[in-house]
Amino acid sequence: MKVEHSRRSPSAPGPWPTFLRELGARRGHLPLLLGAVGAAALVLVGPQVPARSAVIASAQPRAIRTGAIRGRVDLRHVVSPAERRPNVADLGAADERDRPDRLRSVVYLEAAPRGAFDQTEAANAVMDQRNETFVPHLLAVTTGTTVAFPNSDRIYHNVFSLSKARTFDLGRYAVGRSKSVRFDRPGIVRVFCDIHSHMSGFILVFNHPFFTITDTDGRYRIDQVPPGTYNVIAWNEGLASEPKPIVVPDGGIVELEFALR
Ligand SMILES: [Cu+2]
Repeated sequence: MKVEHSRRSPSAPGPWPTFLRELGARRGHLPLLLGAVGAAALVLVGPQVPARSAVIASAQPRAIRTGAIRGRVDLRHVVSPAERRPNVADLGAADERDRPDRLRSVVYLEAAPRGAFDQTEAANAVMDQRNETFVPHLLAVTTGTTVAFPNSDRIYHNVFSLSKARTFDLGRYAVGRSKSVRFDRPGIVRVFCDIHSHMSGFILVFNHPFFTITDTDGRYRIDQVPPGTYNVIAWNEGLASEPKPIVVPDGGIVELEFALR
């Protein structure tokens, strides 16, 4: 998977932040701006000057509406459950336990629209350890997200990753305890348990919010996409599609299907 590593320059924000900043500045200097700046300031203070604002608003460019991308990821390959060592404690259905999760894919924009990710709010997610399985098997998060790894089993686990985007080793800890890892770099993080070789999970870290995880039938929808031209990628269990170019029109919905072999 290619995830954009480039950070936006603070001096080159996208259309949204610039617009909002300008509105804020004008609001603060309203009396001086009523004549000089005119239209934008009057639209902003509409409730105080209702008679004029409606007329002026029609002279303003229409607000840009976001669109959506939706469709389905068709998995042509056989999604096999993780191989497990024989274990007398297993009750038969063990091999199937994280199979549904492996049918889920991630669909994401290869690069985000400029100015799309200004806020760096701390986010949190959880990858549980339950029945010798990571639950969920697949997480997709934005950079800055802290993921907790609670142990819900009565046995010890030892969660670790050697991935470039984030290397860590949480050591062994018992049921009821949890340790957390913060993910600050975009990329793919493969998660394992040092004690149970059949345990594995994926955490995909993005530096923008334009991604989603499909349902187990492969269906997805990415909302709030500003109009523009993008490359979209589908990813499943380490396999990424070719980037598909699409144009999201103002306020429109684009259908986009993927087939992963
Ligand atoms: Cu384990």
